[in-house]
Amino acid sequence: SATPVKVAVTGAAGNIGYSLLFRIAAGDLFGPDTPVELRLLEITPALKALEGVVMELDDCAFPTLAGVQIGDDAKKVFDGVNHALLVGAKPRGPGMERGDLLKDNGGIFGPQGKALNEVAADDIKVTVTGNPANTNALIAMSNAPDIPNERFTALTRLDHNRALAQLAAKLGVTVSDISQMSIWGNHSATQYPDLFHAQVGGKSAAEAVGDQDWIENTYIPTVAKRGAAIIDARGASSAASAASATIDHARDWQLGTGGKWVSMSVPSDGSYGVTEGIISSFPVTVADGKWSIVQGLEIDDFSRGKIDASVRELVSERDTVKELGLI
Ligand code: NAX
Repeated sequence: SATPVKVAVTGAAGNIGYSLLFRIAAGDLFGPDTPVELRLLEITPALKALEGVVMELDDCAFPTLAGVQIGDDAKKVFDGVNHALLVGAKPRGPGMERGDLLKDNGGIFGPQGKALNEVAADDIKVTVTGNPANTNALIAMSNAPDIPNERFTALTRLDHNRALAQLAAKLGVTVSDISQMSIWGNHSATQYPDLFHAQVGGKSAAEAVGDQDWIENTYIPTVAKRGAAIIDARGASSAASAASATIDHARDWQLGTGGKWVSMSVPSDGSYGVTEGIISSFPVTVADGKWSIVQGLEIDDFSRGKIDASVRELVSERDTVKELGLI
């Protein structure tokens, strides 16, 4: 039988973990013929709760689940892993400054980057879901000098999926009728969901919508603030949808997109004037386990302004973590 793929998940006892682990164990990442071994990292006080989750994983008797290990030592948990899904992060507390948030997360993603650098498999691919995801990925990447930079990515697939769902609802089509969707910039309120390159029924989505005011004042804010709307409604933050998007991201990265565009936050090579080295969202395609930024797109003045604003935010986060000595 096939060698199991080793998948690490951090923050495994958290809300997203409670959905994500079962999807991975059920074979949703690599299909029903690829066994997976789960490596679950938590902080010490959460290990008991995590043991309970592992009992439930056992009780599902998933044929694709080849094994589960848990622990609070990144160097042990990450040993030989092929995929690392970094979900656990320090949430922003009431009245907390952004600098403090970045500092606390640096204390998590710096050491995790170092541990991956030392012990992960040669083909390691890292997906950061924990917020602030883009800059956390930058911190991990900067602490893992022996792992190629392109193996560090952050999740903007949830934003991408939200952008698809909101557009489909507006136009009365299904998400499968939409292609070439993209999210640019940061996974934050400044993100830019781009309807000018998205295609529906042979024309651009912006043209199909035919209402610039709706795009600017309803669509973009609705997609960007969807996380807050979920918290208002549910009294808890997005978990199942965030887990699903994390699966979509890691699966497409491993198995490819067959020419389809998806959104991934990846280290910028300077494409489209996005500052080189920051981890920013772009439209990408994936083939043979490698993502490529879609090239040659025309960016109009409206899109330019939106992309630049989000990139400015990422550059300022990078400058802060640099000043803090985290990268
Ligand atoms: P929870 O607070 O439920 O779970 C986080 C877990 O991480 C906790 O169990 C905690 O013990 C653990 N943890 C903390 N520090 C750790 C460390 N150093 N090593 C290992 N584990 C550690 O949060 P949850 O709702 O699961 O969300 C997790 C992260 O995803 C948050 O940062 C959240 O903001 C972020 N999100 C990112 C999204 C995205 O699209 N990129 C969307 C959903 C979500 O908001």
